[in-house]
Amino acid sequence: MVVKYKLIKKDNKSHARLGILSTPHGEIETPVFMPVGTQATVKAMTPEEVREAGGRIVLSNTYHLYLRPGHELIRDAGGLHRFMNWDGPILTDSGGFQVFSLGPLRKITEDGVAFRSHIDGSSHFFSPEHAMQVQMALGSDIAMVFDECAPYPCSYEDSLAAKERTTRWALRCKEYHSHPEQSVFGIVQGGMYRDLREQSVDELVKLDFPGYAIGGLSVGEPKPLMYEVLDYTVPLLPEDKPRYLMGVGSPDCLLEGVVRGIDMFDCVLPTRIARNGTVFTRQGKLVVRNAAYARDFVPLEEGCACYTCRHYTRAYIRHLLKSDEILGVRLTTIHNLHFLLNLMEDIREAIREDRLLEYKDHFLKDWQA
Ligand code: PRF
Ligand code: ZN
Repeated sequence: MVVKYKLIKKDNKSHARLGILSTPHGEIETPVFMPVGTQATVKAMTPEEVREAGGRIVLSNTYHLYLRPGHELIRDAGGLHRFMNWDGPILTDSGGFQVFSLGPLRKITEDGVAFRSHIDGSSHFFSPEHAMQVQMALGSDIAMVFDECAPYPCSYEDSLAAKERTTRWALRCKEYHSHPEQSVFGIVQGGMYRDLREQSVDELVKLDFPGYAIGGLSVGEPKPLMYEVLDYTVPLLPEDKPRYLMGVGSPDCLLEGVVRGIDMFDCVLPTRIARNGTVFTRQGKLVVRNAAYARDFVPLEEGCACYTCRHYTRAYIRHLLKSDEILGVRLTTIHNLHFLLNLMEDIREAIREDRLLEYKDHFLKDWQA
């Protein structure tokens, strides 16, 4: 069985949709946020904690698991789900983005990418076929094609070349892939150029993937530019397939993505900022590490239903963080994941009740205050 998307409801006043994504490891409601478990763990969280915070599908990284502990080891452990004790759906990114982010440590040719390990400097080669082979060994529910993500800013010529290569590599991924219980999603590229995005969608839709990601955004461009690219790109994608905006996860971008028709998101943001002592609140981010909270005996966020806020104060969490106690980052991570996953639940409810745009205005007013 492969993934299937069922469109449940379209919003009247925006491009937002409610849907259900069925995977071999269960059904999830969309729009959905996927917590990131780069190294087969959502950092500092047990799977039970991820689930209690509201997580239903996690993302992991082909590049990292290939280097360490190795995809064959994970295959021999019974696959990634068993290896990490997560029995819900898993999406794996192809390694394309990670390898391209290595800068001088890599060399790109039509065949693939030669790169040096960020761990020990050893030499490796990744091709579309290899990215599929690794993801098949991992046994994720959704595998991503091996793409070329252009940087920002990027000339028209270079964006065109990356877009064309991404299409050729997508075909190679599709032809090589053979795993009856795994689905492969295509990735739209094309930089910040409307005609290139249109061509990318056209070319990938012809290959008929069961879902489409929008890559090459949130790479340093201003947010209004990202929204503009989404405005003209998302409506070109088939309505009966899920749309995934890669690497996006700030609360305002999630809302702006949903109203433009995005169904899936992932981002390291909630877990990463938690580890340096920053937490989300409805009034924006709060640096609980700051001295201002030393004697603040209230929860991270009043009224928050997460485990952290039900039991601990800002003053205590600040103390843990300042003392480098492991529990500190565990508590901030739980809260931040809960905050974003709860936001997605609110968004789904607002779509269901025909009040998404009102909810968005209300949320953004508080968030930007
Ligand atoms: N391609 C892949 N993974 C990604 C991206 C991409 O363009 C991005 C861009 N924000 C994040 N993760 N394969
Ligand atoms: Zn909380």
